[in-house]
Amino acid sequence: MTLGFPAGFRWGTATAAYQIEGSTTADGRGPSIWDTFTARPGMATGDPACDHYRRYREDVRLLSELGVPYYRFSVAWSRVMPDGRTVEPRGLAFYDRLVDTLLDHGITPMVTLYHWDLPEALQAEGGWPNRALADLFADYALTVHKVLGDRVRQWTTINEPFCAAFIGYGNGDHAPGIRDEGAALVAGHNLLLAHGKATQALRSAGGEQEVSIVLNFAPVLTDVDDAAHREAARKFDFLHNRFFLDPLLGRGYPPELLADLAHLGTLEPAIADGDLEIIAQPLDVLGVNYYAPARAVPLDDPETDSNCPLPGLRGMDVQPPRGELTSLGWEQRPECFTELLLWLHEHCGGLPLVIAENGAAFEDEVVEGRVHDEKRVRYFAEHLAAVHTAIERGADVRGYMAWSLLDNFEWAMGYTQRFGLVHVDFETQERVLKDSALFYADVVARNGL
Ligand code: GCO
Repeated sequence: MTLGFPAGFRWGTATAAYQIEGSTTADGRGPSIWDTFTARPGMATGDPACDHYRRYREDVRLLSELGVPYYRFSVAWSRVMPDGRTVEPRGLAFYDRLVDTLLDHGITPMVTLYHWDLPEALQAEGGWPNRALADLFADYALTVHKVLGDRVRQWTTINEPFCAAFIGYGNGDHAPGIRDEGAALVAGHNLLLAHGKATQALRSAGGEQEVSIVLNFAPVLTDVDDAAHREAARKFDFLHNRFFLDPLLGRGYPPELLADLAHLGTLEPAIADGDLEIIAQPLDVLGVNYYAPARAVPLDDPETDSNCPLPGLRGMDVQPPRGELTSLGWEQRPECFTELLLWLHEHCGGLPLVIAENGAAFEDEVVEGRVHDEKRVRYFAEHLAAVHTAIERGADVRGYMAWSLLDNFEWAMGYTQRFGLVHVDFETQERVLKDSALFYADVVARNGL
């Protein structure tokens, strides 16, 4: 073995409720915004996905066979509280069974409380631009903790508030499909507030839990080292990588970012006295999702239409990806992963980091019962080596969760993008371990590569 990871390094895989569970109307589950969003003509829905709600024992057995000791999954708010407020015991019972099954197989559960699937009933009350949802989210967190808190120690409040707010309410490519830049910023703030209130609630419940939030980061590349390109990169970087991080660290929103967004006039009025203190609850760990970098360029005419998917930025645009791409069209830049982790280590003052998601979609084919996914094996090898380099250079990275255990529902892309270590035939629900699953199992067994 050439690259050994620290003793006790947490090796795991990650999934999300709406992407794998199916059974979207079983046992009292209420509709989420993704059920509503995908009910439109021509869209694939989260049913049956991987039929995990019924096949979870089989999937846990797969995890056990792979010898992967951690499993990050999310709880569907609308399964546990169909209207966002009223408890559905059958929904809680599913996650109770899932946690017991994981523990019976010696697998440590890591629970994400929110992975984008807001109860539709709460969207009907305005959704995340309505700050009242922050208190409802804290109540939901406590409800889940009451049932699972005796066995679950690792809690993540929210996965990628960036996507939930900026893609869901800004450019509308994700549920609930709203295109309102000003509302997207307010939704982002309220998601941070929800995180803070839920963190306070989880900590008030007592126990040894470790609380985190998961943020997705995209290091920003530019072609030219001049003032205009540096400013374009700064705008993208501050909105994508610091809008959420800096308030969580107790630094509030960066003044440059407030200035970039002032023309929308919605963010600062949404910040009530005391909000920033609530948001800045100490984190035990920061969850980090990394897939690929972004590329930014300046626009000469600030009023020129931009393809930039982020709300409120003017005078800059994003550039197409380069080099060998994944099937989702993302660049493969492990070196950017190392730099990101080192920057986070410095920017977050040594706060422990856990890679909550990293992985790649490629075309896969089952041939004689096998999936020889060499490209995905190479992606994992290169990106794990990048994590190792960051650790060697001082980053305090505690774990790595491969995205994803199973091929699953890739949001607005439906079932067209396969990220799984395990191939899923969505017609037959047959699972087949890919070569990347065997590669990853070997890395875990050796704690290195
Ligand atoms: C995300 C989400 C996952 C995606 C994965 C691939 O980070 O976007 O957490 O649900 O499926 O990242 O896009």
